[in-house]
Amino acid sequence: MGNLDMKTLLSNSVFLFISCLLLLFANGSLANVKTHYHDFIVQATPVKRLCKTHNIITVNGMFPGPTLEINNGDTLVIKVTNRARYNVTIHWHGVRQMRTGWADGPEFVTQCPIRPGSSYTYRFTIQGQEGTLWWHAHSSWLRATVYGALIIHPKHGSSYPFPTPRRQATLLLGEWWDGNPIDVVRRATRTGAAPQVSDAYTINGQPGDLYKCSSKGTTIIPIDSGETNLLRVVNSALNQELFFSIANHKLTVVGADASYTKPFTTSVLMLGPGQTTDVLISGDQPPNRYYMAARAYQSAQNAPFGNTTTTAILEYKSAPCPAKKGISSTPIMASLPAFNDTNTATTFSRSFRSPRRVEVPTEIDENLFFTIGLGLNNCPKNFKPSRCQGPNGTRFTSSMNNVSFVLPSNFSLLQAHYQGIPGVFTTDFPPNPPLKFDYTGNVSRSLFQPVPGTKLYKLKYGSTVQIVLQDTSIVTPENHPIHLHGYDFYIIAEGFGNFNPRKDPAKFNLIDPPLRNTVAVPVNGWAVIRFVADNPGVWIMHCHLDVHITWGLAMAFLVENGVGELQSIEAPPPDLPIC
Ligand SMILES: *[C@@H]1O[C@H](CO)[C@@H](O)[C@H](O)[C@H]1NC(C)=O
Ligand SMILES: *[C@@H]1O[C@H](CO)[C@@H](O)[C@H](O)[C@H]1NC(C)=O
Ligand SMILES: *[C@@H]1O[C@H](CO)[C@@H](O)[C@H](O)[C@H]1NC(C)=O
Ligand SMILES: *[C@@H]1O[C@H](CO)[C@@H](O)[C@H](O)[C@H]1NC(C)=O
Ligand SMILES: *[C@@H]1O[C@H](CO)[C@@H](O)[C@H](O)[C@H]1NC(C)=O
Ligand SMILES: *[C@@H]1O[C@H](CO)[C@@H](O)[C@H](O)[C@H]1NC(C)=O
Ligand SMILES: *[C@@H]1O[C@H](CO)[C@@H](O)[C@H](O)[C@H]1NC(C)=O
Ligand SMILES: [Cu+2]
Repeated sequence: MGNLDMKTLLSNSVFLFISCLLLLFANGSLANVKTHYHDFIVQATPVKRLCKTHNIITVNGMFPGPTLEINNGDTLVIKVTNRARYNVTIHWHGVRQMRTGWADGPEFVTQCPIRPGSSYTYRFTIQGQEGTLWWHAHSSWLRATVYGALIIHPKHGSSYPFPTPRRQATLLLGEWWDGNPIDVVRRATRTGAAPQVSDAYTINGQPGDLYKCSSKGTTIIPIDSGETNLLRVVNSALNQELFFSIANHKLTVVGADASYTKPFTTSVLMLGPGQTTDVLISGDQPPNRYYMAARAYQSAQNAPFGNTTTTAILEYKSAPCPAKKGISSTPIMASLPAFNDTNTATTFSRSFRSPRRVEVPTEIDENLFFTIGLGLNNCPKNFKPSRCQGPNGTRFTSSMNNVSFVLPSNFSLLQAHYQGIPGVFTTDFPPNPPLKFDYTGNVSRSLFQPVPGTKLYKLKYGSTVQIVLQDTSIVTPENHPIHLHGYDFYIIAEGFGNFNPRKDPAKFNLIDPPLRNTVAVPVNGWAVIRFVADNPGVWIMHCHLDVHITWGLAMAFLVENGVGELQSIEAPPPDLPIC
């Protein structure tokens, strides 16, 4: 009897064990998880655009750089070797980097730069993110040419929450300078003036047919009648928010920033730098060639911007043969909103929902209010006029809560935190604006000059955080794409004017708000985001217009360790670059 029972018990547990294993295999959570090894060589590469050849900085000689394609759950190990003449770091934009902040990449925040001749290996695992992210340099303005796609397919053994697309393509929107972008930012830093705007926008590194000497390389995306394809659109432009559309085709948005969204249909996208949008398109139009086009959404008033249009071509495989003698083969032009069409940008950003009910934090531990905007510094006494070429002899600056962020140069913030090195930063970033004023009104000139500082805001592990991001009209109101490292956040509301703490909470979407890593804060308006501080480390939050981060539109959170190893940041890798 006893023996038999033992046997049954044993075979039952063996059975259970085997079925668990089978389940694990079916889920792929153990069986198929992969580690992908890559070598990134950062180097100067001659590239011809707009009739001229320039040496630009690339990864592996490619522009845009290599596409990384993995599955949710996989690990990436990327050895970056710097063979260029500039310091460099690489940021894996949108990757949560749970406990692996050393691999995040922003220069002087989570690491010191990889110097010319040196290398550093980034190791991290994708946990629970699916869709489109990207990678880019996070040092000076190198990301103008050093960027590429990071495509995360569904977990092994699972599929998309929409019918599997027949084909997939990635469209990296970029910006091209007919000169060295590093020289452009250095000149701006010297003169205090706004940097020169780019000379072209690009799709997958190509300006397209509407620019001189550019039609040969135009990106062509194939489609067949009747099929549904997935397009992954990334705004990797340095300084410009962009509208995007495809002639005669509707776009069904299904994801953004590597989170799925409730599908909605639109004829135009607006992406701030840093944002990604995944869309389905159907081959439901007569076989032909259709332009896919992008151009500026420019919300700042009286500010110069590149007023040109980049194009790629959506080509039906059965389309009439192009370039036959005497037959016009010009693709059908896409229509795009006016450069200042804030209504269209707003309608688009308000259409985003999570696919289902989500767990938005409701009890808030940290109720923060950050103003974001530009500023003007009066010319320092010891500066020549040539160094104060901003409006009326000033120098442009930028700030959050009136602090213009200054990066350290002797230690990274994360190293200083981890090793307890004093004097590198303080933790007194203000939770509220030091001065209340009519943020979006006629702001007195006396408030234009922020204070430089390396101030962090400390968060306890696991605390729930709400941030009201409030644009100001200092110098000019503008839509700022604000990006938080190490986290995704829910965007629970946005609006125009000054945030009203009595009335506006009634508009909060606590049911199915979208989960993103970059929020385009409306021009002369505000956005409210929420997240749980469950990832220890030092995480920069900044405007993704590089011109603004250069001027100081940033701050950083210091998220403390929780209890035990799994709530603590890992030890730094042995090859971590130090200053
Ligand atoms: C942009 O360019 C178009 C024509 O190329 C012109 O009609 C329009 O006025 C320009 N807009 C601005 C704001 O420069
Ligand atoms: C957009 O700019 C044009 C001039 O280029 C102007 O006429 C129009 O009023 C502006 N629209 C908005 C909404 O500001
Ligand atoms: C520059 O000075 C002019 C004339 O004094 C004034 O109208 C303008 O508003 C000033 N601009 C800024 C940005 O202060
Ligand atoms: C690091 O640099 C800061 C700012 O220049 C300085 O105040 C601090 O003393 C330096 N720390 C060390 C340990 O050298
Ligand atoms: C804005 O305020 C300044 C004084 O701070 C005043 O001179 C100016 O007329 C005001 N402008 C508007 C449009 O109200
Ligand atoms: C920022 O701080 C400086 C220095 O205290 C002050 O002059 C300025 O008015 C402040 N501006 C704002 C918007 O708080
Ligand atoms: C590169 O970074 C190091 C700090 O790690 C710094 O000392 C050096 O000046 C930087 N070089 C350039 C060209 O910026
Ligand atoms: Cu900005």
